[in-house]
Amino acid sequence: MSKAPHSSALPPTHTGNGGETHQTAGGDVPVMTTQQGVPVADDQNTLRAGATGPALMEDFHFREKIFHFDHERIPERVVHARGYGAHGYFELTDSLADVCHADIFQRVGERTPAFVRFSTVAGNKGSADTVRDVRGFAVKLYTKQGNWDIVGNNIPVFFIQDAIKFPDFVHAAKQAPDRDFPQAQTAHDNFWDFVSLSPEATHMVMWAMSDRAIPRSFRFMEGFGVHTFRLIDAQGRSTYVKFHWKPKLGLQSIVWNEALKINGADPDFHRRDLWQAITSGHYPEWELGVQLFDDAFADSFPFDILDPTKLIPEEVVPIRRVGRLVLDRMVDNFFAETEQVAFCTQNIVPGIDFTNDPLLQGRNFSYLDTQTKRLGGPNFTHIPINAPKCPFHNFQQDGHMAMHNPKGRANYEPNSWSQPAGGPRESADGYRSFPAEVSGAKQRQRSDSFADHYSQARLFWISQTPVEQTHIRDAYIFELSKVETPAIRARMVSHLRHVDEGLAKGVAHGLGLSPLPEPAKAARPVVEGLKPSPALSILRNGPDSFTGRKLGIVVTDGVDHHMLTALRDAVAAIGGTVELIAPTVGGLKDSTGNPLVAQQRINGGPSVLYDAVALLPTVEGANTLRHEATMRDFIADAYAHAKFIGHNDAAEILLAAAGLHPRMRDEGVIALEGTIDADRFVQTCGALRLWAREGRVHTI
Ligand code: HDD
Repeated sequence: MSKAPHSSALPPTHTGNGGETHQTAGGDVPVMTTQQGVPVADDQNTLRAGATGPALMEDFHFREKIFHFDHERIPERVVHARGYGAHGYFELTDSLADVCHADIFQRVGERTPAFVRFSTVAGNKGSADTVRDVRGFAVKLYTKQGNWDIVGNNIPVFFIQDAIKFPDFVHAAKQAPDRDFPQAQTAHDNFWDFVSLSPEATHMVMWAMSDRAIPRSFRFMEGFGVHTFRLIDAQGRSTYVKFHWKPKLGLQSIVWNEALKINGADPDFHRRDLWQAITSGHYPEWELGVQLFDDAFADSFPFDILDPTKLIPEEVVPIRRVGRLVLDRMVDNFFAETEQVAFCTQNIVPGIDFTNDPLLQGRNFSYLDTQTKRLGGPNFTHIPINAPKCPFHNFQQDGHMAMHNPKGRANYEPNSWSQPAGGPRESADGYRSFPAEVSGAKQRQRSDSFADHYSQARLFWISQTPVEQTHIRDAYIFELSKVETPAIRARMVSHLRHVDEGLAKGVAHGLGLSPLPEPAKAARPVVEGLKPSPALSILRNGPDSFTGRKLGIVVTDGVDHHMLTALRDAVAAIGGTVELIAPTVGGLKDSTGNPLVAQQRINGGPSVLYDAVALLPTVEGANTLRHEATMRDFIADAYAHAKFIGHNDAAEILLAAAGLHPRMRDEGVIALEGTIDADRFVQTCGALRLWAREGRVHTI
């Protein structure tokens, strides 16, 4: 049994197997011991023959300590290696009892403990957070009838249709095996070679080139279960379902140039954001939405509901919101919880079932297999983060690190030792698979109903605002410009011709590719008369306030107390946060002599780390900062990234030094002449960006 450490500076304490308490060295401080419980006299010096002599083999304490250290690493996840997790709960707000008998969906108001791990896919464990990539959104729900994992992404579709292609896809996306680069990037030949040879990837690649792949933080992204699953009601009837997580704070992404710079300025940008939000009590929250439909709908829908490269527009099947997921507690220990958490798509509970989506069926093998490799054996479910919180009972035994071996004589069933009647146990509430009819010849064949690879890519495109379309086009140009093989670039453009002729031409133009490649051979023509789905746009689903966002305020010694306070109050009032950026982090005072602590020094807190910025230097401070290159970058970047910039009079010379001449001042560069302007400025920042500016600052 573990007890909380006396203080975070001390090693954890464990009561003895027999519950014995600790020896103390006086006061409350426990004596340090070996793993065997032997008190340690000196943890700083090895046992040596004489003060300057050789170290002795018999030093069991040294050997145990180093041996354990040598074994600290476990294999990182083969994909989604970099991740960050938090605890929370799911609360039911609308009973689903009408269509599902899963215990978690029965009682409105009831809370179910949850653990969520967000991740990037391609990068190694130590890679940066704001790379262009899909984000994993894996949710473990510790229900009263067992653990249910919804192992989803922030994109509702996938690159491939059949799990057998997954190793190829992942190999192509990750570093090339001969050179081991690039790290956490899709902008390389192998990735584009593979996807351009796999037309089924076209839809998801559109999403990956959109700003969905560079979220502002985990808190502002959607999650999707991707596959069609089944809900089973108390009578055993099935309803198809797709799961959605909708962020309460709305959707938000960063821009690509910002992403590149954040990776340098703060590679932990997304982790830090989640940590800061949760530890400051701003608990991130999502609503669980379900799209429910039946066989009649599935038959009439122009795409196969079992094809994971297709979505069902919300405008076609509306989302019913049935609960909320709140993350309110960081882990005590990253390794024990976030690293060791083992999500498995096959972890479902009574009332939920799979469908014949061939990607899902393959995943159901892969996750269990990978956890066994990663966590060293079949008993990874004994690790507290993976163990159910409801009672569990079975006769599985032994294996590495077995913690739950059966007590007594019976370890098989049927037996007459633990069962009065002697027969095998049965439970009316036990998991029962939906008895779907199955027929057909055994064969390796992709269903013809999976053959339309372009229509939904086009649907995605026509659902974007012009700003988002520009970002998508630019992302293709950026990525394909990093591809060294011209034929791969051309092949990719040949697919885009089915998605949108303007997009294909724009990308070809950006690559200097001429003539325009012929359209790729399409197995199916693009469906006519597609209706845009506004739900697929980020900008149409953004926030309408600065809540949950961060304002960076540049201050210098003697900063005006009233203006600073007014800004801070305005941001705090709507649940945002403020960081101060200054020439030095310490030794600052405001105009009334109050000491101030800045969170960043000017060269460590570039504007890319903030959603909006304000410049409040004193005249003297501005005179010094105008010569500071990082100050100029701060302003020039904020402007180029279409952010709102508030400034006092003294900051005029800083704006000028950054090249922001009066004719370039637009409605996003806002004078803060008095405290009265603070509220208005923060309200304006709620729009997050002045997109109209973006077109003016990019000329190629
Ligand atoms: Fe996967 C991890 C999501 C297809 C095989 N996957 C993993 C994680 C997420 C997803 C979020 C990280 C879980 C965590 O935080 O620990 N994967 C998806 C989604 C997919 C998908 C949404 C398509 C709809 N995955 C997929 C396929 C396969 C895998 C087709 C194999 C056939 N995925 C794995 C894995 C991983 C994994 C190798 C690596 C680490 C792990 O499982 O725990 O088993």
